[in-house]
Amino acid sequence: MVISTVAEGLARQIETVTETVTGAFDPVIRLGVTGLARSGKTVFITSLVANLLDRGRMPQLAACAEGRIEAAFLQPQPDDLVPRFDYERHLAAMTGSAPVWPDSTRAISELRVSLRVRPNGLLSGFQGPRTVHLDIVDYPGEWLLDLGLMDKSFATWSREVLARTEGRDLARGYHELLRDTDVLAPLSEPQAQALAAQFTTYLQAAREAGFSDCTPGRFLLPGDLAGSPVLTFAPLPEAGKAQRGSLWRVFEKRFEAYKAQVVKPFFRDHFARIDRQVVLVDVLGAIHAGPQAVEDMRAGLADTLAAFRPGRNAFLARLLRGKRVEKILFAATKADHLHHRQHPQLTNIMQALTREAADRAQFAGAKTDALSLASLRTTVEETVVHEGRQLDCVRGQLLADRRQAAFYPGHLPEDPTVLLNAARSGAAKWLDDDYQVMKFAPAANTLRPGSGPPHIRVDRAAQFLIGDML
Ligand SMILES: Nc1nc2c(ncn2[C@@H]2O[C@H](COP(=O)(O)OP(=O)(O)O)[C@@H](O)[C@H]2O)c(=O)[nH]1
Ligand SMILES: [Mg+2]
Repeated sequence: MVISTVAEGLARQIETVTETVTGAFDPVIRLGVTGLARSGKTVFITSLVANLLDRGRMPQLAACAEGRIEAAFLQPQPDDLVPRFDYERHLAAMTGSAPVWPDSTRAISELRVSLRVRPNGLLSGFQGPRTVHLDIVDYPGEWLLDLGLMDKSFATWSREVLARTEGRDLARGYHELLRDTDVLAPLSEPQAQALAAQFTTYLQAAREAGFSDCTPGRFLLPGDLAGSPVLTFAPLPEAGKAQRGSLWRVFEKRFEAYKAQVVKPFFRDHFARIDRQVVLVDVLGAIHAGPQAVEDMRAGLADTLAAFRPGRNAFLARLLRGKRVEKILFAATKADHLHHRQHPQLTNIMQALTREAADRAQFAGAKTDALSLASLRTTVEETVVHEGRQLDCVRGQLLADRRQAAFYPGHLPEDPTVLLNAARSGAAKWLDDDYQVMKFAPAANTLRPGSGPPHIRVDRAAQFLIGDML
C-alpha cells in the first residue's frame, strides 16, 4: 500500500465522513482517459492517482516541484449514476510482494481527486490555498469510434464495412454467411442472432489481431446491453426495395436505435462535458502485430479523433454548442518495454500517427502533445553484448512463467515514416526488423513512504494535462 504522511491520511478520510465538498468557486477539471481495450487506461489512472496522492515521483509536475501542493485526497465524485473507478482494488492488485495486473474493465467509471494548492507568483502572498477538483473519467475508446456512425445511414455504414472487410481472412466467415442470406426475406430472430454473433466474432478477432476499425463499439463491450435487440444487427449488402419486416429493414431500424439510444446518450452525458483528454495507445503492441495493425491503428486514431474536431460532425457540433476540449495528450503506453534510448523513436511514431488528426484538433483550438510513458514501470535497463553487438535491453519478470529475462524488442527506426509508410502501402510484414513484445509482470514493489508506484513520465503527462490549473 501507499504509505502517506499522517496529515494526509487524515485529510483523505474526508471522503468517508462528508458529502462532496465543492466550494462554489473551486475549479473543476474533467479529465477524460480513453484508449482501446488493453491500451492501459486502468493502470494509468491508478498510477496517476497514487502518484498525485503521494508525490515523491512527480518532479515534472511544476506545482509539486515548487512545493505548492499541500494535500491531495479522494472525494465522492459528482455523478451519482456513474460507477466509481475502483482505485483501491486496482492499486492493491498492482503493488505489494506478489503484484498482478488489474482486471480489465468494460465500461465507464469516474473518480474525484482534490488537490489543495497554494497559488504561485504575485498572488501567493495574498491568497490562501485553494482546492482544485480533478474528475477523472475512464471510458472505452471503442465508444468514440461510434461517433462516425451518427451521420451515417445503415446503407452507407454497411457498404463501407463490407468493402473494408472483403479481403480480410478474419471476416471470411461473416461474408460466407451473408452469401446464404436473403436480406429481403422476413426477419427470423435466430437468423438475426446468428448474423450478429458471427459479425461480433469477427469484430473480436479483428480487435485481437490489432485492428481498430471495429464498429459498433458496444458489440465488443456490451455490458448490460448484451443480447438486446439494439445490439442484434450487422452490416448487410444493399438489395433493392426492402419491405417492412424484412431482415434489411429491421436491421436498419436497430442500427438507428443503436445510434439514438446507445451512442447519443454517451456523447451527451459524458463526452460533451470533458475539458481535457488523454488518449492512450498501445503503439508497441500494434507494431508487434505487424504493418496491417499499425495502419489500422492510424486509421482508427484518425476516426477517434474526429470526436475532437466537432465542426466535421453535425451531430456533435449541435451537442457541444461551441464548448471544446482544451488539451489533448496522445500517449504511447508501456514504454518500459523499451530501453530509454528508444523512447524518442516511440514518441516520434506516436506523433506521426496523430499528426493528421492533431493538426485538425489544433485548428479547433485544442492544444495537443504526444509522449511515451509507462504507468507502472516493470523493468530495469540493461545493456547486453550479443554476437559482438551491444543491445539495449530491458529486464523484468515474464508474465507467462515468472522467469527473470533480459529482452530486446527490436530497433525502432529513427524516422517514423519508415514504419508508417510500410504500413500504409499494405505490406504484410516488416522488412528490416522483427518486433517483439514480452508481457512482463508488475515487479514486486515496496513503495517508499511518500511515493507512488514507479512510472515513466506520468508526471510529464500530468503537467501537460492539469499543470496550468494548479
Ligand atoms: N509493462 C507494462 N505493461 C502495462 C502498463 N500499463 C498497462 N500494461 C499492460 O496492459 C494491460 C492492459 O492495461 P489496462 O490498464 O487494464 O488497460 P485498459 O483496458 O485500457 O484499462 C495490463 O494488464 C498490462 O499487461 C505499463 O505501464 N507497463
Ligand atoms: Mg480498464
